[in-house]
Amino acid sequence: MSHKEYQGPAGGWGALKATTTHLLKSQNVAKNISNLLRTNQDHGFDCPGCAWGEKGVPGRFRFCENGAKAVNWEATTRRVGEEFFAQYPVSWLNQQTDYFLEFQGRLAEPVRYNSVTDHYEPISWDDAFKLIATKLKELDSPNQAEFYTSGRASNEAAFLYQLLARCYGTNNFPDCSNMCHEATSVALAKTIGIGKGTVRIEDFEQADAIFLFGQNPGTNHPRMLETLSHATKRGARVVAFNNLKERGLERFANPQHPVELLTYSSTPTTSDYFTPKLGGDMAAVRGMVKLFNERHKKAVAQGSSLFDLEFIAQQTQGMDAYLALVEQTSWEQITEQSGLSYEQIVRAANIYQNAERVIVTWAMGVTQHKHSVATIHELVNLQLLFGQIGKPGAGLCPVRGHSNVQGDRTVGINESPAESFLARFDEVFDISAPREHGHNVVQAMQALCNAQSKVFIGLGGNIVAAVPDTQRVADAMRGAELTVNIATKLNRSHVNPGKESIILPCLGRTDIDMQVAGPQKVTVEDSFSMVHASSGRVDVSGEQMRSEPAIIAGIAKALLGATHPVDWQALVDNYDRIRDLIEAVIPGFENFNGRLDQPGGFYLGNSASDLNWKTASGKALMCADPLPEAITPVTAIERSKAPVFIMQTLRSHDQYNTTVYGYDDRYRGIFGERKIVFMNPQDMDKLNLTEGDLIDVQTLWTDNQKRQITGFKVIPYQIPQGNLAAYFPEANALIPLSSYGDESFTPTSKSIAVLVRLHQQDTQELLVKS
Ligand SMILES: Nc1nc2c(c(=O)[nH]1)N[C@H]1C(S)=C(S)[C@@H](COP(=O)(O)OP(=O)(O)OC[C@H]3O[C@@H](n4cnc5c(=O)[nH]c(N)nc54)[C@H](O)[C@@H]3O)O[C@H]1N2
Ligand SMILES: Nc1nc2c(c(=O)[nH]1)N[C@H]1C(S)=C(S)[C@@H](COP(=O)(O)OP(=O)(O)OC[C@H]3O[C@@H](n4cnc5c(=O)[nH]c(N)nc54)[C@H](O)[C@@H]3O)O[C@H]1N2
Ligand SMILES: [Mo]
Repeated sequence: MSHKEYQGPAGGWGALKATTTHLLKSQNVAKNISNLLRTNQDHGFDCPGCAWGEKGVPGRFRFCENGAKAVNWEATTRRVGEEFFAQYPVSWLNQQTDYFLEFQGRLAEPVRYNSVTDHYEPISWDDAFKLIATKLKELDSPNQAEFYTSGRASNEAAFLYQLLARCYGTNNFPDCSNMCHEATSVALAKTIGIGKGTVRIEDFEQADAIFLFGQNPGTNHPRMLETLSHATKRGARVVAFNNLKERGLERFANPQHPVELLTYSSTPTTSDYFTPKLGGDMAAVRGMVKLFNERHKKAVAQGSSLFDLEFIAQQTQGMDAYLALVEQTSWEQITEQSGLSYEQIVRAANIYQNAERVIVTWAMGVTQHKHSVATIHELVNLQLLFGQIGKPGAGLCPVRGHSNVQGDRTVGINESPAESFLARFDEVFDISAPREHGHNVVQAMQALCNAQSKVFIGLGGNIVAAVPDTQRVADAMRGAELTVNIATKLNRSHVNPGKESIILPCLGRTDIDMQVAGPQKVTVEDSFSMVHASSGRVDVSGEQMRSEPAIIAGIAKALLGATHPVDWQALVDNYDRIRDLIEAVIPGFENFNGRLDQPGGFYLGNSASDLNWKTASGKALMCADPLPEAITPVTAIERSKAPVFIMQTLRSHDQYNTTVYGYDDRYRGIFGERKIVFMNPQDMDKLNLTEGDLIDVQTLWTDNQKRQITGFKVIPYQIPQGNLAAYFPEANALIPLSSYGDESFTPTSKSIAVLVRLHQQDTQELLVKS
């Protein structure tokens, strides 16, 4: 229960020690070590940790501390089955922590909720499938069912899942990426004609500067630290824009590099570090472009140019309108909103300008704001002005989260599918796929809250804990006619059951998936559009869990009947056949099965990096978006007499999204707790708070609903004044479901206007001002 500043570099001995602790906790040590040894190797195993890619170097032992945690957490020998559920009523389980629920072990058998006894009870696989089919058939319309996907699902599972839902008749595909990189997909599709990053891992070896926006790789993409420290070692500039001082972005010691460990030296991961205000990145980039524009005009007057005019003329449109808007944007607004000084923006701009090749990366610090799409447009504009797309060592790199979130989208998990995709679908399957666009996460949760939707099916994930307005969504789930969760571990969503509720235990990435044709591999796509195979190592034969494809096919057979044109069982018997269908429907997968034998997998290609712009005009588009008027909702400030803070929610080092592995956040110096709020020391002085004081935080929003978290400990931290940070999912209760990004519908998890008070025992007094 303490906070002390972490002195070591990221990675290093600390990471090795933590890896060992997690190995021991999982009670499956020998197997896990052999798993780790094969993690991310060619023809091997895709780490379920994150979507960072690897260069295929055969024989190299590659893993990271947090990948090790993910593998071990899944490969435990502990089981949650009939006895466990007989022992604990569901309402009791719902009072336990997220850590407690998942720590109990792997879900072992299908169970059905009995609302009379308040216990889950065993049900046979066939009866479970029949019950689901019956409930789905009872609905007035297939659009009353929500088919949620979490990004760990393989291409094969995701493809079958969307086939099932489309054959049934809906495009309701709420997806974890709606809460994650949706703004990226929207902004990139509009500007460069493809919703994916343009760089490959090799590009990082050639970049002269790498600009990182709103990302904490030390915790969330640890293998990226190695890439970054290689870059700084060879003299590239790595520039971080992060609301917090993150240790992993400052220094890194590679736990797989013996010399660095022995001498305890470490490489800087970044050469320059800026801490903008929450939501201030767009203004910061606007400032850089404003400087460049002034310099460019001077250069033109002298007969040269700063911008890449040839690239701009041949490849882009929209520059004039954009630069006119840049000129209109005042320095006052830029510095106020970014929280950076003019001098800092000059420094960042000079690094950019002096680099021949620049990569821009970003993650949740950019995508989870109201103006995220506009912010990404701004990043694209910056790169386009200098021709920094489509050449080696340069480009755009959204760093994805879940290990296959990008692949799931590629294979059809999309609530607003293109007509060309659906037409292909109809032709291949001899069906007629629904045309009406479906629900994203926010729309799906709203529909459940309003009882317009009645069935929720989750292919992985933990929707109740991952979305905003936790309690409201939990209540909505309880009101649903049926909730079905296909999962590996018990979580918050399972202990908020619908009137009928079923948990179906599935195999994970680490398990051997044995089918009629033998052990099966699955495929995933990483952040660099590389598709590769993965197969598990842990023998779970004799147990009741089934693979995700087998479970989806089980539901499909019960729902769609024996005469359906798709032979579901044949697909499950041999996943090569699922891949043949993916090849038939989705461009880029030619000779899918054949190409999986290539070391490191195969590249799906990226039209934008080939300077092929699949936009309406056939050119890359520079959008001219004004800066947001204010980051804090104006109504909130006007109503409040107390100081208004903007809060972000983020991940600790010991968690994977809603999965809490432990209570430490080593690099931020937090040990043994999660109910904390990071605050600037000067703000603490102003509010008369000292470290460790307990506070209550409440949301300011337009609907006057009470949203609060209570009894959180204040921790002084290097964060701009007026900003706060707390952990997800503990702080999700503060985020209104109706607060989401323009065009992206992504909950504003990095931007919530809040008030802070000393903790009051009598929480009744904490009413929202009206
Ligand atoms: N170990 C582990 N790995 C993971 C995950 C995990 O939970 N645990 N989750 C996976 C998933 S699904 C995802 S999406 C990724 C998430 O990876 P990240 O995006 O790194 O995740 P967050 O913890 O949300 O961190 C956001 C970072 O952005 C900064 N930030 C917040 N707001 C702003 C802002 O307005 N401007 C700037 N410049 N910075 C800001 C925060 O200080 C923080 O460092 O990681 C993936 N990998
Ligand atoms: N406040 C706030 N909220 C956020 C975020 C934030 O930064 N702040 N981040 C958002 C982001 S980026 C994301 S991606 C979402 C994540 O939302 P989700 O993807 O829904 O959540 P996870 O925590 O990744 O899901 C964990 C559960 O998945 C199940 N699981 C694990 N492995 C498997 C598997 O192989 N198969 C199956 N079927 N199930 C499996 C386990 O039962 C586990 O309990 O949360 C979002 N919510
Ligand atoms: Mo994510």
